[in-house]
Amino acid sequence: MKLSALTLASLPAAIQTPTYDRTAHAPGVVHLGLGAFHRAHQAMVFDQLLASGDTRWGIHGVGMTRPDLVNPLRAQDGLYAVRIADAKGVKWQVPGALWRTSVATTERDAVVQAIAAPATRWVTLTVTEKGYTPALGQLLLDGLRLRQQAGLPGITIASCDNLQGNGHKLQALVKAEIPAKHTTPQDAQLLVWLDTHCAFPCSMVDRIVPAATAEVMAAAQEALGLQDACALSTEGFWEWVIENRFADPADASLLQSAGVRVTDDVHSYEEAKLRMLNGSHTAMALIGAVTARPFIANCIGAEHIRTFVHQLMGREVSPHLSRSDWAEYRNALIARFANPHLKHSVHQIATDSSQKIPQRWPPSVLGQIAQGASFEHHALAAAVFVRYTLGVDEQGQTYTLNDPQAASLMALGAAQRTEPETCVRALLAREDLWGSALPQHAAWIARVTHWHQQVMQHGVDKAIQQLLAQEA
Ligand code: CS2
Repeated sequence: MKLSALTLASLPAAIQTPTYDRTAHAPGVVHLGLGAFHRAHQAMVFDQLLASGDTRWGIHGVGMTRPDLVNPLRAQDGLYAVRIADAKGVKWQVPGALWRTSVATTERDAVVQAIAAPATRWVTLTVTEKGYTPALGQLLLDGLRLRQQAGLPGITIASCDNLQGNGHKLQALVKAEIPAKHTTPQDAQLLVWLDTHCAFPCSMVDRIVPAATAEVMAAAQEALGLQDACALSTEGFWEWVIENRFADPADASLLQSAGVRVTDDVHSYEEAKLRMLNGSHTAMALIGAVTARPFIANCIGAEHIRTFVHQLMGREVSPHLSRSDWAEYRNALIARFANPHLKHSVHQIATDSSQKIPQRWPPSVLGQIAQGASFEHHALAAAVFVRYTLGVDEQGQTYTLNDPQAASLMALGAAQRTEPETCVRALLAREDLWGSALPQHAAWIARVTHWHQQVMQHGVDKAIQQLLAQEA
């Protein structure tokens, strides 16, 4: 038997399930990007709001490209179990906020209509870094235009991706679809309506949610006594910090009541999260991929890697953060990375590295350069990234680069065994990864070249140990 609306009542009493009516109301939220993260993070916040009796937070969930992700959820009436596990214990919960689903590529009109539906008050997005395309701007604009033409209220459109200033980026993307020249009077009105009636808050979301695995599904079967093809595993910790900018200002206190932090200063949370958590994640993911350590917990479990990550955050990232409680933040992150319940695959995090590195590493390196301080940890991480483009680990196992830039990265890195310096230079010259300043910086290039040499000659582990000895 499968988890579904029909079987929900048969779950063991210890499992928290939705007790509110999931069919009586139209969804108030359209969410784009129906991956594991959203389902174990925001969908659980909305579940809390629904459980408190506010019926406006049901979700119309949109898979951007993959019917194979959406179909199993449909077959379970949008229900799935989440295992929440860390040092405090293990519990299972079935959130009930996902009421409807669509796939953007095959059901575009349904998505546009959902954005334009009278009950819709929010659009939230987790479409990943590479999802911020003109096509996304056009999809949102089509829905918003229908709302405006129908005389409906404006809505809050909240980007929740790991991009600095994500709300500003999204707003610019949507507006870019309105031609700047030869604007019709209707377009001009739409622009004014977007500015005065819609809100594009910036936000920082945080919870470690690995892609689902067979192991989690088996554990779900055991805990639920039912089959759940959509089960997820996550940690107890979650954080959602959002800019106080809403189409309906009353949403601020509502979200706060569910544990969301509403503030005028999202920036300091965003930058700390991107450079500390995500920056360390990318470094560990590449180290793990090259040294054949499958999970983040294996990386942080190796003492030299843990010290490396601790120092990367403490010495090279934290000096440039506006968040002052960085030491506690760092220590909490190390503990979260070590969570043995989270089988967080290094290859999953290494996915799309070309899109992630720009937010995660260069700001810290540039900060160190500006202060005349050392950037050795980041230089070594960059060297490991170069080594990663070879597509084979130190045990001789090949792996695929899952990245929109995979072909060009592998082409540039291919000859690094025979012409290491040329390859390092070519990869460090890419402004799409490093920005415009770093590719010009001779000392940066020299240090990455140095660490790349060590990595190629002695392997990643030895190179890290050497760095620790040097920086002691
Ligand atoms: C990870 C993030 O895959 C990745 O790039 O760094 O998904 C990370 O787990 C989340 O941002 C944590 O909030």
